[in-house]
Amino acid sequence: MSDVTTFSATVSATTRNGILLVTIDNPPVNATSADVRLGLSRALAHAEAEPTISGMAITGAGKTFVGGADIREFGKPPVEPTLPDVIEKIEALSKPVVAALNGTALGGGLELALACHYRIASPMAQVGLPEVKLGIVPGAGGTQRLPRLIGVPAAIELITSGRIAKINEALSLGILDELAETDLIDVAINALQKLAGTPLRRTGELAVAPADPIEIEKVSGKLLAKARGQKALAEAVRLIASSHRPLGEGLADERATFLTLRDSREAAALRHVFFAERETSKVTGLEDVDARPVNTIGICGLGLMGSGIAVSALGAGYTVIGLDQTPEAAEKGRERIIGLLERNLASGRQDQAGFDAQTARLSVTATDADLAACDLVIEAVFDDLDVKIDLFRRLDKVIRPDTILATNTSYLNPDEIASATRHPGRVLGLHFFSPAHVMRLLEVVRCSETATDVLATGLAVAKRLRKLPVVTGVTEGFIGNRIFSAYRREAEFLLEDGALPHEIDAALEDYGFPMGLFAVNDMAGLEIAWARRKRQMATRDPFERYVEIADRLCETGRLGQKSGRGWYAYPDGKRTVDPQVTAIIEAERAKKGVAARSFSREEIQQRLLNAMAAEGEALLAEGIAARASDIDLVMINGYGFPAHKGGPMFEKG
Ligand code: T1G
Repeated sequence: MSDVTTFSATVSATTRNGILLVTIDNPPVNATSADVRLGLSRALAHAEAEPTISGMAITGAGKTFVGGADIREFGKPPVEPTLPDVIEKIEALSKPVVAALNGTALGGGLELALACHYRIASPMAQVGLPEVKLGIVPGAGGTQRLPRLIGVPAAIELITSGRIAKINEALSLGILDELAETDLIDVAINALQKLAGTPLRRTGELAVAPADPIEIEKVSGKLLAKARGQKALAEAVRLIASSHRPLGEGLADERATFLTLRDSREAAALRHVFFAERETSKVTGLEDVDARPVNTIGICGLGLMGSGIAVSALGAGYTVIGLDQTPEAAEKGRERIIGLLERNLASGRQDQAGFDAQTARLSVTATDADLAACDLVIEAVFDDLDVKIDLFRRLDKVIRPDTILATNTSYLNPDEIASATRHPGRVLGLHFFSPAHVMRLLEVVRCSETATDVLATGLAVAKRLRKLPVVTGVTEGFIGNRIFSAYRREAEFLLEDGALPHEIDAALEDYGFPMGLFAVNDMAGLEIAWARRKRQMATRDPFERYVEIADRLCETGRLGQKSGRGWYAYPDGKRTVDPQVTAIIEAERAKKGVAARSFSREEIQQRLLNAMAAEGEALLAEGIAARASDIDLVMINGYGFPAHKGGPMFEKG
């Protein structure tokens, strides 16, 4: 092995048996920054010119091969050599180049590997072209080279889903050529010695297997239907479906399309979300705070929410002790949890061994004392203050002083619950979104007494549960429900001012929400909000505008889809505009002497977005939310706000 040759700050190489072994070392994910591209370009020139070099292997330092182009460079002037330039040099080299995938290869990382003449991977490797998740298309040959290896339909599915393919799938599809059962570099060097002097298989020179247009339509049709205005998906399908063109033509089209999309607002919004998701768990003051160890989690209340939390915890490897009021209720809870786990088994998301291990870590009880071994107890009992305080007081007697108590309450004040217990410092809120085993969002509520290591533990548990944690202060509804209430209120003002429910819902769907506000309300049911409004009536500010339309609906038994009528009628279960609702709305307008007017979709969208942003600004001013991007993440991950719009705070600018 020769000494190390340094081609740039992030690219170096050694030579072994005439093979130039190039390593990319650009923490944290070996993104193809300008320095990486420069280093690779120099290494390729050296390999081409040096007669003692017979071939070249490219690998990554650490657990990632290459995590993609450097997203932080987007929006800045391009620096030569561009990634396509480097990739073209790899493919054109007169000597064999092998990609030795030591780990994840995504985006430009996989495109770099696709241009190599042979691809070997370690068992940990996984690949993908997730660019559409950033509002762009692959910009360095992915839409042209991948179909040459795996065919158009498979390439459309992989690129438009943006998903990751693990090693076995990547090998069976033909993205990767060989699994390194032994040392990756040894296998790569052996492969290069066999390839030396043989005709090189240049991916770009392969023909694209003819694809049945019906199959292409089948794969892309339903994806595009869900695109809801996201241009990148349609452009990716177009580029892949036309990859039979000469490579140069396809690459030029792809690059031009990539550059246009990269500079679009949609791409800027999705990059904002990407980085926001990585910021949200960075809490000022917790940098050097250690989380408490958590292995056993108690869950009180095994209804819909509690059983979802249990499934999430079991899936993350925790031991779970479920508590309910009676042995029968506890057993019912256990059956609910097992039922959800069996769905994972049936769908193939979980294998039998995993299922058995999870069920073995689950126990249920009706006896408080059985929670004594818990490191963390999460309550998901009926959302009533007395019930929760009573439970926490009982738990105070049976759990260790350092065991953390978390309340899942949506609307109650966690400070009132905490102050009623023996150790308020160990109490925080963990506000899951239903169904808890599906929804990523988790509001981590920092109560006034919450100890810093308790908050750090809440974040650590959220990460292990693979949730998206957003820290919030204590306010009614925390971040999400407070903003939801604000824009729900604005929507009702719009009703009184002249808009109708289906017009408002259409405006929201046109903007990118999967469903309109009133349609969602009908699905969830109107009675809980009605009960809350009746509770608040005594203390409501009489000078504050209050719209009574929803009360009128509830008073006439229109409680939502389950009751057959709500904001809409549901003949044969089909959501239908109901003239009776229009009449109720018109009567309320007349009572208030409102001269109704019509509203355009844009006006409706702007009024609702302004209401969300105004409430977001208030949450920031009150210190409830730490940063505007956290608010965007809550609305995107908990309330259907379209990610490709960036969130209400991003939209406001
Ligand atoms: N560019 C810049 N920074 C990145 C990055 C990237 N591609 N990927 C991750 N980071 C940062 C991230 O912000 C965080 O920073 C740190 O690395 C760890 O990230 C031409 C144009 C690779 C699976 O979309 O999916 O290639 O918070 O917490 O959990 O066609 O990062 O520490 O300051 O996510 O181990 C396409 C994006 C780009 C992949 C690793 N590639 N990255 O997960 O770490 S566009 C992607 C990921 C492209 C080409 C096009 C994941 C990961 P900080 P992390 P992780």
